[in-house]
Amino acid sequence: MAPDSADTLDGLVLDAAVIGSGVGGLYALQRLRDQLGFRAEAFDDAGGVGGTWYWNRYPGCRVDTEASIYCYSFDEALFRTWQWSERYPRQPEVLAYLNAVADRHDLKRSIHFNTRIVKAEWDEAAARWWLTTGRGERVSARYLIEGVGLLSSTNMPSFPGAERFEGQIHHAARWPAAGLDLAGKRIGVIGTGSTGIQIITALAPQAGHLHVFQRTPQYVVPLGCGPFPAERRAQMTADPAGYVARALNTASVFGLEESTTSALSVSADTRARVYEAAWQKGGGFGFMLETFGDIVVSREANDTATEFIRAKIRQTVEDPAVATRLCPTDLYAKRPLAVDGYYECFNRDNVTLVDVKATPVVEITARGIRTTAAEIGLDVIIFATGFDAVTGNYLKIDTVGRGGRRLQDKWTHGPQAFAGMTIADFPNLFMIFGPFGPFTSQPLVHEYQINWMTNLIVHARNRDYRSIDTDSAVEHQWVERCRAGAELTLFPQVDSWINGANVPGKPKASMFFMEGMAAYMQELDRIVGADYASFVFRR
Ligand code: NA7
Repeated sequence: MAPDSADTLDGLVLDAAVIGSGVGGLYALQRLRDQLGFRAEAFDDAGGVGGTWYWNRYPGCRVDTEASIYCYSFDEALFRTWQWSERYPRQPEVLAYLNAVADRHDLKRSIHFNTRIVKAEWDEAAARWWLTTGRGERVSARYLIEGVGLLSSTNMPSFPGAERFEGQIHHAARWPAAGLDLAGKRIGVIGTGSTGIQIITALAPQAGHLHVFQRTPQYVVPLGCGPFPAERRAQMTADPAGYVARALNTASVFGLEESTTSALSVSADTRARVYEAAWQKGGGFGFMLETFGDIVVSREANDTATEFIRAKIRQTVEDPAVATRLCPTDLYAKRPLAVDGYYECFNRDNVTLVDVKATPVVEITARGIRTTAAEIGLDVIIFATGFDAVTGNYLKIDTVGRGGRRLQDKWTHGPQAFAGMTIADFPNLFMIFGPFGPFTSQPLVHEYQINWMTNLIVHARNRDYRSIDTDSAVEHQWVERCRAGAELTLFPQVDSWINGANVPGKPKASMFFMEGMAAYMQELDRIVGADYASFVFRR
């Protein structure tokens, strides 16, 4: 039973408050409440657990990381026995899994659903956070753990005239829980990132007509969907701890054999064979990470991958003019995209590609979308336009730290934080996958971060420290290290959510530790070994 939301939360006093009940928030709650004995409760705007998997119910939504990595490991019995049906499960299966975890650990009784935290203020005298809910209730907690989502604050571009539209408009990440009947409808999808390409491939066979509004073409490789592999199940069952440790001790934590071979060190024939094998196998991130080790750091190596994918697009798409518009010209250095059968969609009579760079959207009309070339009649417009990533949801909470310092002010020119987890002058506040954390898949890394931050909390509790703050010099060095590390890769050279370039007006800045998870863990182990000297403790 969830706490009764009719009761006021006013005056609730906690050891730890967790914001969010997605993949990160659920484990943070379990760890704090059940493993460490804190009085911990969680708050979520949503009506149920799941975070991103609660909100993203759009057609075609599935996880494009293999399920063996996209799951928890803390509950070893569950890790060994959970029966994933597919290698890349669909959204309902991921959401069912997260509900099963919450039920198995009786977490829902400690989660306040339909409760948004709008303000967090640090009380220096009491060494506690005061949280204000959207209903105006005030709750206090010594520790605040924010699992608010890396990709969760929606980016909804405003096109003039949207209010006149007589059909329906939906953002993919706020999909109606009851679903939508889209069969036979005239549908417009704006955006061709990982969300857009999943929606397009799912809706193309059922739409009356599908218009794809593409601004920047992207490199899409096959995912290779299919049943969950028996040999993977055997590996997970035989040695769960070893399986997880091996996955964590890589750069990207995708459960892949990351290549260390340079694309330029082999012959053109060998390269073609390696790329072809990866294409045939599918496996999404594998095309970027398992083929060659320098695709994301060397422009020349990157060119070899992009030429291969462009050739595939031209072979697949029958109309050469459409193929040309689908061919990206920039580097392959965004979050890699993978879905089965994407380019094939554009051979269908009921799918039209609209290049909104060539013919920009002018307005939304009562009947559809008018570009500079034509008015396109639509029944439904789907925004697959992404998220105010990494920082968006933190900044939506009016957070006031030590000495009245506001997070919005501290991050005006881009975020500053330590290891994706803490922020100087915001004591006892911990982020799960916040800015300058590792650039990896998430669930196993969530667990790692939550274990690390809660060990730090226990360290403070055992010594009667009431507050933990990050040394601002250490934070500064970390941010600089992340910036320098990102510059060694090609990611800063391409605009995307990875560097904040997808949201108009957002400061463009690298927001990740790009040296890989193994290096990240090494650094954090060093800090533990040095008795957490990077932190300032107060009694
Ligand atoms: P992304 O990857 O940020 O993609 C958003 C898409 O929307 C992308 O194609 C954008 O084009 C397009 N976009 C954004 N604004 C506009 C406007 N104003 N007009 C036309 N097109 C626009 O978001 P996703 O939801 O697909 O994926 C985000 C992450 O969520 C993903 O990486 C997963 O990890 C989960 P652009 O390329 O900017 O020209």
